[in-house]
This record gives sequence, structure tokens and C-alpha cells, in this order.
Amino acid sequence: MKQLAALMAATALCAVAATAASAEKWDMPMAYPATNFHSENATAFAQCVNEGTGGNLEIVIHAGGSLFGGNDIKRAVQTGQAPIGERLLSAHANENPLFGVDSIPFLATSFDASEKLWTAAKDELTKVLDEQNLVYLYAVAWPAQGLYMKKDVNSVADLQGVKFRAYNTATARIAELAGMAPVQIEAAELSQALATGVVESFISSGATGVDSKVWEQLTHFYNVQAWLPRNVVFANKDAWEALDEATRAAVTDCADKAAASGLATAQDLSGTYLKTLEENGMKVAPPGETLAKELEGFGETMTNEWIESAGDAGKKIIEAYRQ
Ligand code: PCA
Repeated sequence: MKQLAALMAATALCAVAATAASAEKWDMPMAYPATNFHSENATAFAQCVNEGTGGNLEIVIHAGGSLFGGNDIKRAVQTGQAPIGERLLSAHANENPLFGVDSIPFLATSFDASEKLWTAAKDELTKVLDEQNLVYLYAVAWPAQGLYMKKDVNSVADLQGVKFRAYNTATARIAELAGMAPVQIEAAELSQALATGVVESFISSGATGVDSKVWEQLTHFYNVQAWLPRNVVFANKDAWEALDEATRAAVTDCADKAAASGLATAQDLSGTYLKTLEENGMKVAPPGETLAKELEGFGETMTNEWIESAGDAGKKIIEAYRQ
């Protein structure tokens, strides 16, 4: 009897040891605040993984750039400093123009169009990320991008000389075409940049306007609906390959669910964000005819520039999208 008890205790100890040895903890750096819908969606993703793997893989979210700043997340995951992370992929279009496929002005301006464009681009992007030691898990679009200002804007001439916050090469290029002065700034630093007058305008979604309480400095949101950029969640390839097959399958399943729920939430909340801007005193309006036309002209220029820089792979994506 005594022996049996000892054996049982030993077995239990082994089981605990085995769980402890195989239970993996993944820290997940994210750039946007914990209350942002992408972050909340990732929190649900982490919970799904925790449950789906029976606790074998625990993903711990670090929102708001607390572990790595937005601009450092991709490199951190590539090099294995972090096993998983989320990043606005188009911010890395300077590494590969394909990363900017979701930020070509007026190419895909609705959620449906954005999904279609992403479907056309996903395989190629997965390949490029793989070459960078990254495993694509899921991506979620931001609501459509509009123009934040602190005065009426009737035409591009009104943008001349305005200090403008850029977040990728496309936003910097628009600034250049419009005669604005672009400064690259992460969303986490946007409020401060506005408060100190480093910038006085930017292009983004209602979500980021609300996150940053931009009504404290700015007055206008022109609902230009220029494009829907994406946050992409990827894993370090070595960390990924070290997982057993069942764990990987569970993560993939949760990633698919996160892509779907993220899209649904973004669609749901797009209007709410704009209402919040309005409730806080901002003028929310569509762009006037002149401004809209001029911006669409930039869109044409930039579509051609992108196709040229992205080569055959880029051309194929656009063709598949336009079919
Ligand atoms: N918000 C992010 C990217 C696009 C968006 O809507 C930002 O402004 O950083």
C-alpha cells in the first residue's frame, strides 16, 4: 500500500515535470494600445491558443509597444528575440514593396475589396516573410484611412507646408506629392507629437484617432477612404518549428478565427469610431470634389509607381485582384 502511494506520487510528479517541460510561453509584442481592437483581438487569439493547446502554449500579450516599439517588432521576431509579434506590415515596404500592397491609395477602399486584395497577395507575402524567417499567422485590416487636420481643406493647395505624421512609405509619398513635410512617427507617440506641434496632420483610421484622442489637438476628419492597411501577426520560424504538430495546428486554427473575428470587429466599429470623433467636437465629412479628385490623381501615380517597383510578383497580384 505504501509502495503504491509512493509510486502514484512519483507518477504524479513525472506528469507535472512533463507538463512543465513542454509548456511553452511566448511573449507577443504589439505596438498599439491594449484597448485597440487589434490588441483585444490578439488577446482572444492568445486565449484560444492557451485553451486549444491545453495550456501547452501560452501566449502573453505585451501591447502599446511595451516590449518592443512598433518599428522594432518585426526584426525582434525575425531574430528570435520574440517568438511572435504583430506589426503594421506596410511600415516595412522599404524592405520589400510587396509589404506595401495594402497601402496603395484608392486601389482597395472597402473591407470587401481589401479582403480580395489580401487574398490575391497572401501567398506571395507568406513566401517573402518565410524568406525572412517569419511564419505568417493572420492579418486584420484597419478601417479605411482618412485625413486628420486642424483647418478646412478644400484642395491639395491647403496642405502645402503642413507638418504631417507618416507611418509608412505610402503616407510619406502622399505628403511629398502634396507638398507636406512628413515625419515618421509610431502611433504610440502620436498624441505627444500632436501636443508638442511636431506634427499637425496625419492619415489614419478613426480607430487611431480615438486611441490618440486627437480631438484634443485637431478639428477635422476627412473620410477619404484611401486604403485599409493591415496588422500582420507572424511567428519566428525556428520557434514555430520547435512546436509539435498538434500545437501548430491549434495555433493555425486560432489564427484563422482571429482573422475572421478581427475583420468582423473592424467592420462593426468603423462607424462607431467616426461617431466618437464627432461627439468630441470634430468635423467629420467626406472630402470635397476637388480634394477627392486630386487625391485620386495621387492614387494613380502611386499605383503605377508601386507596380513598377514590385515587379512581376506585384503585377500578378494586381491582375488577380482586378479579375
Ligand atoms: N492606424 C495605424 C495604421 C493604420 C491605422 O488606421 C496607425 O496610424 O499607426
